[in-house]
Amino acid sequence: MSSRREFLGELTALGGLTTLAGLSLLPDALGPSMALADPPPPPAPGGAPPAEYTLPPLPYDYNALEPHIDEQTMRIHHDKHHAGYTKGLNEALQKLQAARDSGDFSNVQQLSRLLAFHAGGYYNHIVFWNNLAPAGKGGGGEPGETLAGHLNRDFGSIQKFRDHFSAATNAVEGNGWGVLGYHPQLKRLVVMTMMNQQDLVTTGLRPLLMCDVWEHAYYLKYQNVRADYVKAWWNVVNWKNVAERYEAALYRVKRAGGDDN
Ligand code: MN3
Repeated sequence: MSSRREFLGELTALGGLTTLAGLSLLPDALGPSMALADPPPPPAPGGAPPAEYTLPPLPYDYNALEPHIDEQTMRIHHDKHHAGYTKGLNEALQKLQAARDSGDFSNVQQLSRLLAFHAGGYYNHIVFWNNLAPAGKGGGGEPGETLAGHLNRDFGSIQKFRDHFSAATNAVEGNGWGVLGYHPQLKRLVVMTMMNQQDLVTTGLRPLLMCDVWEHAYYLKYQNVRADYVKAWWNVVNWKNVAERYEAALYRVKRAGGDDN
C-alpha cells in the first residue's frame, strides 16, 4: 500500500527501519506496558530534498472511490490540480533561489505566499489521497482502538468527533480543508479548518485526517451540496492510514526527547 510505503518512508527518514523492528509505537498514555521503546539514533546525514518535486501517483485506481467520489473528479483533481501545486512549488523554490542569487528580494512577499500556498497544496493532497481507500476495502468503518480511545478522550465520543469534524468542514468559507491533527505541545487531538492550502492552522500541528472541500473536490458530482459530499467521504476514510500518522506523530515526540520540544 502506498500509505504504508509513505509511512515507512517517514520512519526511515527518522532513523532506519532495521532499528525499528519490534518497537511498539503506542503512546505512553496507555500504560507502562505499552510505552514506547527508546528511539533509534538520529539519521545521518538526514534526508536530502529532491532537486525537483514530482507528482506522486494515486495509491489506487481513479475509479476506486466510486460511488462516493467519482472517477472524473479524481482524474481532474489529481492530474490537473495536484500536478499544478507540484509545479507551483518547484517554481516558487526556483524563483526564491534566483532572488537569493541575485540579491533582488523585491518580489519576496509574493514568492513567500506562493511557497506557502503551493507547498501546502502539494503536501495536503498527499495526505488526502492516502487518507482514503475504497469503501469496504480499507475505507470506512471505525477507527482502531488506540485512536478511538484518544478521540473519545479529546472529543467526548467518536460520534461527537464526527459531528464536529463534519460541521467545521461544511462551514469552511470558500476553498479549504477540514483537518484532524495532533499537536504535540497541546498534547491533544484537535479539529481545525484551513482556508486555501495553509491559513488558520497552528504551526506544529501534525495532520492526521484531511478533507478537501475546495469545489474541485466535489462539484462535478455534488454541485453546491457540500454536506452530501462530506457525508459520503466518511465511507472512504482509511482509518488505518490515520492511525499510522498518529503513531508517527507520537513517535516523533518521543524520539525528540519528550513533550517539551
Ligand atoms: Mn484539492
